[in-house]
Amino acid sequence: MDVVYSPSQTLHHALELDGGQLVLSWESPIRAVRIAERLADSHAIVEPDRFDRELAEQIHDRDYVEFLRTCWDRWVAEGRGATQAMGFTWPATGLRDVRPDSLDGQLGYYSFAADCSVGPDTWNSAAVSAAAAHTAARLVAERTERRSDQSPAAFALCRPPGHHAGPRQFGGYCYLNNAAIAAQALRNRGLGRVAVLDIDYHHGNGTQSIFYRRADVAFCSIHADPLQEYPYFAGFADETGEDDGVGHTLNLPLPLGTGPSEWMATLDRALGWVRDHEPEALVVSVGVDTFENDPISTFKLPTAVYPTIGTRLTSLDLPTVLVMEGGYATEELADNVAGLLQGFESFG
Ligand code: SP5
Ligand code: ZN
Repeated sequence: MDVVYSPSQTLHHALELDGGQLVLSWESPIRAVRIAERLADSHAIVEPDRFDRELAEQIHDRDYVEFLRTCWDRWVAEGRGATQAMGFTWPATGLRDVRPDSLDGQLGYYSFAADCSVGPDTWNSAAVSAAAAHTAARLVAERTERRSDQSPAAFALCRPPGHHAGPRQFGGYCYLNNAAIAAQALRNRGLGRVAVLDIDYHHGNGTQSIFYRRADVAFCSIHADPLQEYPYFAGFADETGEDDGVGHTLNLPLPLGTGPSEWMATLDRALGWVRDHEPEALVVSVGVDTFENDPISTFKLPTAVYPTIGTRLTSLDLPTVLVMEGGYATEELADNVAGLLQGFESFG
């Protein structure tokens, strides 16, 4: 399958508040560099098309996209360019959901966590990352139209990741929701129903909230129990959708420390649920922070299980856009991603 990626996605490197200290983010440029290097041996690397702002605005609020685009320049204009822009006051429960005029106020209004910042290259990298997801969706849709025998697939090597980004909030290292943009692009190209399967260690709260009231895009996530793990305030089993979206969301939270046999059994449940929705295309939010040596996660999946996961995904036999999300064990990251793709491709 084609891999969609541009080196300009490595320019951004955020700061994050971790254990009370502001440090360079775990979501580092080296992640994409290593994965791209590794995949270049076995795959064609395709340059993303230009960023499609109209498509992004089908997923995110227009004022949010404009905020992301201009945030850094406003920060610099305030004389604060020596560090990166971050929120520190949020409209939490009991406070008013108003949009302040001040940049500091808007940083809180447009984010939900202190684990990522906006720097000089954030907008560019995030826009190209979203464009990579869009391009992968375009390739898959085009190949579906002139489909021969096998279901087409493409891998968007997205960085920064996207699944925590909501309609108007960044957080969790995510700014634009790449997987949601891919799903919307597939819908726009005439695929009737789309399913998003999120296998990142963390709940895909952004993707869930984007599609929560829609019946045309189903969302299923396997992740660490939010009572114990980030993002804490979403991802519980009783969240099943609202309005038109009732029954189109499924959350499968698992205990901290979950190992491969329980995780794989849960994947089978997720795949069964997706199949029952009879989608015409699949988007997979591919996080490999489920890996046993991931520095910020607790699941215990060994490298050897990722090819099995890839193969299992092909049992749906759907046109598939694979979208990179998390995974922070920089040494083993490329092996785990390449293993999953190889398992996916070795099917049939
Ligand atoms: C895309 C994705 O995987 N985002 C995850 C965002 C998680 N951010 C909070 C991380 C807190 C990490 N604390 C780690 C302490 C280990 N020393
Ligand atoms: Zn994650």
